[in-house]
Amino acid sequence: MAIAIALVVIVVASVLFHFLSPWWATPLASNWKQMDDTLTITLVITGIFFIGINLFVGYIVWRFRHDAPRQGGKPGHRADYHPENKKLEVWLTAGTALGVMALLAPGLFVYADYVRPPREAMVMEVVGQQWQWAFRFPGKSGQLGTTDPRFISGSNPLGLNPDDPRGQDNIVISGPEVHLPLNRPVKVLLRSRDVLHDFYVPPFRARMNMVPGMVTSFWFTPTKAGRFEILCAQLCGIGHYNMRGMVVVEEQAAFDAWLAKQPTFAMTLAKAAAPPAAAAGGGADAALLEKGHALAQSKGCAGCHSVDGNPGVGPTWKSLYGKTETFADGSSAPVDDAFLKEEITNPQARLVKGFGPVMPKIPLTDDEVSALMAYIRAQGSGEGAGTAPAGAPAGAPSAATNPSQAAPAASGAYTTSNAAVVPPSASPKAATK
Ligand code: HEC
Ligand SMILES: [Cu+2]
Repeated sequence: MAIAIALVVIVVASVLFHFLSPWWATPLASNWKQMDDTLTITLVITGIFFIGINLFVGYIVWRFRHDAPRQGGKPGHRADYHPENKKLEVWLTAGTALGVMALLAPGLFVYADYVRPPREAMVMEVVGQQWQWAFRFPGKSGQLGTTDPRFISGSNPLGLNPDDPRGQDNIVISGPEVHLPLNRPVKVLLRSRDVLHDFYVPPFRARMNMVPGMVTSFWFTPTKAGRFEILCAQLCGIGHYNMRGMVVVEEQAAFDAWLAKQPTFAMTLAKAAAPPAAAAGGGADAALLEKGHALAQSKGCAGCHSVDGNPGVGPTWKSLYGKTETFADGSSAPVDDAFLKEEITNPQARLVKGFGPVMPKIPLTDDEVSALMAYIRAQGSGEGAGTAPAGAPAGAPSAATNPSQAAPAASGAYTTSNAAVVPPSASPKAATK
């Protein structure tokens, strides 16, 4: 009896929760209402079965309980054994088959649409990497140049072929924010530089895996202006939760203005070829700082260490230098150059209080360690000293010198490259914060 009541309560509570719960999907901001419809169909079908089966089981448990009164007899119910029931089995098999078809078929139709972009769609390439996003648009020629992991370097993070004329006017966005015009279909091409990622913008109801070694694609039309968060929907490593970005949907004119401000690949290459000191006027310091910034990205430090004051997997680098750090064992030490060097080259030796022992030992040359230390120092000091020089150059020399370390994982295809990332915008966060 108690079990039968429990089953009924579970059904009623679930249905109430569904209708009263405050957790609803974000408002749709793309053309993919079909995705919502497909999910609704699935929910209704599974919901009907959930309610029907549980109430049925509840009824059976109650109706055939051991002490139920029997016709003319004493209590003491025993179930009869029916090894087979042809008619019932045919009904159940046919019903289940129909139900499964009704669950799957709408999805197949939507998927067929989803990967068949309209002819007039504009093209955007999205490249994922632990733990950041990059984007590329074709330039005036309307074509994307070819790419190859061999070409990946500090000034060419997406590996565009420098000899491909179609790539020269391509626009590479290395930051986490990309803009798109309102009400225009976009064909999205997806690549990954290391492991499985998944480009996912919930209000667009659109997502797709990014698989190393292949290009996947889908399309959508943004139908609402606004800022929409990009998430990575594949558990791609310890910095996964932090792999965020922003899509800004705006009127075509605003989009055009934004795009016109972004440097083309040819401009980035020219800048990289210029000597770094000349590029900034800031001299060697600025170059070192920029190298440190690039390394923090390419070596994956930025996935765990922020420079905005918010602790991530590891402590933030903002105002770290000069403060007194406390360790898990209760001891403490001032953060100076020796401290930083020790932490970076031998992370497991001491544990900063409040954090887990998860920082990997990342092989770095002495030069790289110095560059990273310069970058950390530039994030301000705990004593209020030390400001970053403004406007560090974009064209820092390629950073990674140990090829086997250039790519964090998986594909092995990048072993000949220097996988440093230098953003096209001239100033790293160090210069503005
Ligand atoms: C997987 C996450 C992760 C990555 C990647 C990572 N760190 Fe850390 N780091 C941590 C954690 C967690 C701590 C604190 C615990 C400890 O002391 O080991 C830490 C501590 C530090 C500290 C000491 C901070 C303090 O408050 O005293 C420095 C400096 C540092 N890391 C530099 C780096 C550099 C440079 C890189 C890239 C070459 C890097 N880390 C990559 C997780 C990471
Ligand atoms: Cu990811």
